[in-house]
Amino acid sequence: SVPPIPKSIHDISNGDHILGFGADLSEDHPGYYDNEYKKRRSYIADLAKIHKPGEPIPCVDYSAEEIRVWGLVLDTLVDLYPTHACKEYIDSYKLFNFKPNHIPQLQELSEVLEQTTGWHIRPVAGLLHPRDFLNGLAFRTFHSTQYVRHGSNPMYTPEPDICHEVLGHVPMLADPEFADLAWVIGQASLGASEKDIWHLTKLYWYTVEFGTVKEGSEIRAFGAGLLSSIGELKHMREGTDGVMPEFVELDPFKKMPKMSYKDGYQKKYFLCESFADAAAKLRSYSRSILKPEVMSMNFGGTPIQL
Ligand code: H2B
Ligand code: FE
Repeated sequence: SVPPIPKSIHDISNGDHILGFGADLSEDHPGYYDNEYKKRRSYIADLAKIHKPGEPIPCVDYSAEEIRVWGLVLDTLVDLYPTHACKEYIDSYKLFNFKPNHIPQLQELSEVLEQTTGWHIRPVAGLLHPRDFLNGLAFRTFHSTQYVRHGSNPMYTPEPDICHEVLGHVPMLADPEFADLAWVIGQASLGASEKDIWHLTKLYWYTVEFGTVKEGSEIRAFGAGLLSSIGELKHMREGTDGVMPEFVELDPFKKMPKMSYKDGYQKKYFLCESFADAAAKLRSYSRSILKPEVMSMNFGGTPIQL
């Protein structure tokens, strides 16, 4: 049963299909025994539920503890970006002027994206259902959580949090060729069958979350799961316990490896020649599943580009 195809971002709910942790979290969440944390996370998550597209995103008055966690994450990562991040990330990063003593507000970030690639950020209460999340990309909208991970282990989070969204995803979305790649995945997801949504989820996972790209003789990271994790960045380059990860070419028509949100570091990374090349490959896959109704759709003034 495929739900009706959304015609605009207003047809996509950012609160009806949250898959991740509810307000009570669960035992494998580091905040499970911390009632203050749970209350705070719920308060911030609830702000997202009342937000309507086009309205300014509510500002969060982050606490000293939340800023401490953000600052720690930022400080450990900035040292690795010059050697591990792709050049597009390094370039776009400069647009945002991230500082350890200030957690950026989603509204400020959305404004920068609107001016560079025309993308928007929309706040969301947690891990969104893949269909809704991918459909959002078709309307150049990135659903982002706004709360901060638990402070007991700043280098780990079992769910997306603002550190992951902002340091992993946001700078990449300011790059036109990367933004195009994400847009193609989004378009293909409109009206897609459950089976195709699952395949697109994996394609998203192995590119937008864990993608790597060739730069001369080097391999650089562009996936957000890499760019927001010091451990994953080092693992990608140096391996773990003497075992190096594998790098394979992206072929969207092939069966993608199993993925899990919890399995630790990736064993296999997909290596792209460039974003333009990866986008072209994804577009050719997208064409093979795209619904005729979607072909004639207009995405905020831009018809589909296939
Ligand atoms: N929801 C939120 N809030 N952030 C994400 O990064 C995210 C999501 N990623 N839902 C999606 C799912 C991704 O893992 C794929 C499409 O399932
Ligand atoms: Fe992510």
